[in-house]
Amino acid sequence: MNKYAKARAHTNIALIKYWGKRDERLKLPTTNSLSLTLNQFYTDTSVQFDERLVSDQVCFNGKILDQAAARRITNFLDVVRTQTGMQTKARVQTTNNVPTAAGLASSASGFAALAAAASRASGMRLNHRELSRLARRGSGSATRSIDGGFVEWHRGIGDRTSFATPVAPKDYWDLNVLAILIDEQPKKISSSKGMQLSQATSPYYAEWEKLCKQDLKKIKIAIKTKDFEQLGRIAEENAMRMHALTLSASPDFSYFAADSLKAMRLVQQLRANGIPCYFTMDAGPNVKVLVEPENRASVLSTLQAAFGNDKVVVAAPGPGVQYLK
Ligand code: 2P0
Repeated sequence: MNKYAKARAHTNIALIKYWGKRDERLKLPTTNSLSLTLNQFYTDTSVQFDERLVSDQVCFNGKILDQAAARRITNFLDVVRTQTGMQTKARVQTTNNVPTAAGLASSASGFAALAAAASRASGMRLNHRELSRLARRGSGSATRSIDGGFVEWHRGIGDRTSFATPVAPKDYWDLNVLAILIDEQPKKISSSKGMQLSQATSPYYAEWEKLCKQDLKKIKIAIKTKDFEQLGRIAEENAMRMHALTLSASPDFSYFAADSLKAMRLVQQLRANGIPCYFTMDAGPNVKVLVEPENRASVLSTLQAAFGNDKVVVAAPGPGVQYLK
């Protein structure tokens, strides 16, 4: 058995958001979600199972993590060990390739790369659906980072049916996502906690589940017909509906920073001036702007003038998981 494997996975940006679980342990979502895998931000992870180790060893961006910090990774390796009936501990090396320490590091690319490397190193041979199911056990959004391009994560009826499938490959539609790096205070409330609180206390949660179904149908048509304005409008609305769940929770919370709001207003102004571009935002202050290549230069220069040249990263649709060794 080859006990070593290395994989690369890219992060993804949700256009129809995942915001709530119906099973915490299995990370089964309340709704389907849909994302675009991005080419600029990725994680490389190697896993070596080694009989001589007495505990898992995790090295993250060149630093050895202590047991508490490595807990999520060792818990994930336990899932792989349970599935393969193996006891062996592993050495994990992982590197995040993100432009600066600006809060774009993602559990999506991290757990997708770990799922691919750990399953292959343990001797499992999983197809993309199976790999996506496994990645889900590490982090919900990682489910969608196994495939490139547009991807849909199905809520499923249980563990076996909750996985992601490709909607359109990365070269299907020439689009850009401009990621604005907005300085992040340490995150006050994790995605997991934020979801729980929204689900448990927002009076709008049931409506969110209903609207996500409609948004998903509409955005899939927009992708099929390459209707950019429809794609952007639905994505922007869906993002704001997700943030409305945080604002309407009890106690309320928010991921908006002052600069996030400034970025949103700029996008709206660009639109008012006839330039189609749309924003989305996740559980952190960075804003991502969807734009077609013919308008990329004008949107980029406006955002750079407002936030600084090095604060805007130009991304495009990215590939699915790759094995490096
Ligand atoms: C998403 N987010 O669809 C949503 C939108 C953030 C906002 O998935 O608890 O790190 O590990 O499953 O995947 C971030 O949450 O949460 C996320 P867990 P995850 O991309």
